[in-house]
Amino acid sequence: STRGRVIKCKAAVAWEPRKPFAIEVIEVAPPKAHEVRIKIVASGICRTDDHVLKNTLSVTKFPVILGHEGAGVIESVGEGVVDLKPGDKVIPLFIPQCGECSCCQNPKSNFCLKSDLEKGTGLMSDGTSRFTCKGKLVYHFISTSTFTEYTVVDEISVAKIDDNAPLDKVCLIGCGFSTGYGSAINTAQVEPGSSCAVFGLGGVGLSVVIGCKTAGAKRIIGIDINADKFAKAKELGATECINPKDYTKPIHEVLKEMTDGGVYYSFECVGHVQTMEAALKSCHVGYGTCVIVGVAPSSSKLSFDPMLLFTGRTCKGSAFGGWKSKDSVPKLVCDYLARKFDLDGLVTHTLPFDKINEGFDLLNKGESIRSILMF
Ligand code: COD
Ligand code: ZN
Ligand code: ZN
Repeated sequence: STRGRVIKCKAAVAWEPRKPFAIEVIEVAPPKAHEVRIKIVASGICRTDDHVLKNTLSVTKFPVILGHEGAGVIESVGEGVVDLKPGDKVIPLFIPQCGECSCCQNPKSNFCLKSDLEKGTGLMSDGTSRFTCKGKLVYHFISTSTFTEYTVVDEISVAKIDDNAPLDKVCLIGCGFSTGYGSAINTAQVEPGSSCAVFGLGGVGLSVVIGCKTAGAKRIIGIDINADKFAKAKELGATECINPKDYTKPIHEVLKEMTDGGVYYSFECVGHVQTMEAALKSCHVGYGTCVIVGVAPSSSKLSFDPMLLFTGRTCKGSAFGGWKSKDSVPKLVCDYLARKFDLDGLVTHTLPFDKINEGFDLLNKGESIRSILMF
């Protein structure tokens, strides 16, 4: 057995920003106390990985192993780990749930102060890395790092899931699906009969569409500058789709005309300040709510007329769809197995892990929704 020993395996290492991944042999140290080592089986490619690679979200140190939308099987556990054992199917969690911090103890929050999302240390909670390559330390990414055959995560950053779960599908519950679906269900709490506008129809925006439909929204308007995204959006529940490039007037004005003054709920799933402002302006005066799901490039600032809020609009943010991660991920997997929602429609490509650079090319050409890398 490999328990207690260093594992040599393949990983996609990002040595520096804006360069393709290099498939390297790395060393993965055994898990320390309250950590687990996971054999990754499948990992989705999310736009956030690409933002980090391009250094537009400057939260990461290089060299790094990216990937945060994975699923796998526990290889071994460190001392003191009681709720997980070798052979368990798991999903790594990019927002942990320590259960003890003020966010974890607040039923209204799904954040955790142990998260590395804001700090970006690129290390385990004890301040060290489990990865080395060619004698150099390699950083972790938001307590997950799934673009590797083996990874190590803290026990608060992993959820045990049902033994029957197909890992090549439920990996999407690790980020894109849960982020979008939860933004509609938990953060906005979309009501039956309401109208919704979804800006950006990638994996996250389409998952918002699924959530709005599940919640019983009457109108779900998809907005994207790439009209190739419309067919899939309609298949998943969008009632109409519009392309800002087809109009001379600002898109929020088009939406206001279409909806008698604005939508109940708008969602920003692009990650640009311009679309964030447009999403807020698309909300109906007096009761509209705008949910910001995307993260804009570091150092950019949102600016809008505060009258928009004074007159009764709400603007909220949502990370991981408001789900308390360790509690909710196993339930979402059960809901998927019970066919309460479909993930298959989000998967456009399946590739062997070493074709990871092709997967990123597909994303950048706008051709894929989700590419799943298989290990
Ligand atoms: N107006 C409308 N649509 C646009 C515009 C625009 N001006 N510009 C681009 N788009 C469309 C694109 O054509 C594309 O279809 C879509 O927006 C974006 O989709 P993807 O496939 O690139 O991205 P997703 O769905 O994988 O991710 C979107 C996020 C907004 C989540 C991502 O970009 C982001 O901001 N991530 C940071 C948030 C975060 O850290 N989350 C936690 C881990 S993901
Ligand atoms: Zn993601
Ligand atoms: Zn916590």
